[in-house]
Amino acid sequence: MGSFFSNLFSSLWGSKEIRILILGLDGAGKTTILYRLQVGEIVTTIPTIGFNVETVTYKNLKFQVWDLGGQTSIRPYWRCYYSNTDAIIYVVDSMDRERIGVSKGELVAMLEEEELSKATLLVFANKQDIDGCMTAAEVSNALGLPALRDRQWQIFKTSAIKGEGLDDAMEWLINALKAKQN
Ligand code: G3D
Ligand code: MG
Repeated sequence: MGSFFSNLFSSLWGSKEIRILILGLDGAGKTTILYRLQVGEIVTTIPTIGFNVETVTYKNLKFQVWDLGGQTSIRPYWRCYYSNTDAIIYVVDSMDRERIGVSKGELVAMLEEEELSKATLLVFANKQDIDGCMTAAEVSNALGLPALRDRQWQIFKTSAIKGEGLDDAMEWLINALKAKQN
């Protein structure tokens, strides 16, 4: 694991498993982010037809990634992965204005899941390196984040390709998770 992140996460090492889902539409940058975090070896499993789950485990920290959008028929299978989720990192392609509505719909559907009701939400307005992309404020409004109630959330602008914004975002998340542990 990159030393920056292992230092960050070190405050969370305890006996309890920390589970973080990284979600968003295909092409948003989730896999790139997972590699950027340099947590460890990424294991891809195909639990059932239709979706791949990428998993990285480091100590008691577990990240799981899959693509939302497309077939709603497989949605029930996702539930196997929800239990005890501490945080959702929701990744948006800030250049993809066409599908921001679809992305919102997927996010809203996830947040309605009972098992995710206590999960902290961290949104990445990704691909900020591309000229003309939506700002973080535009992404936030398009996703309806300001209307969220009873949810700890924050949005950060990121460029997974350049590795920008990820440190600040993860630092916020660790602090949010620590605060919840206490
Ligand atoms: P996903 O796992 O959410 O489906 P990926 O998305 O991580 O596979 O990324 C999809 C494409 O977007 C990749 O390009 C990747 O390099 C690119 N990408 C990811 N993050 C950024 C970013 O911050 N800025 C830019 N400009 N591109 C990004 P390819 O060409 O490999 O399909
Ligand atoms: Mg991917």
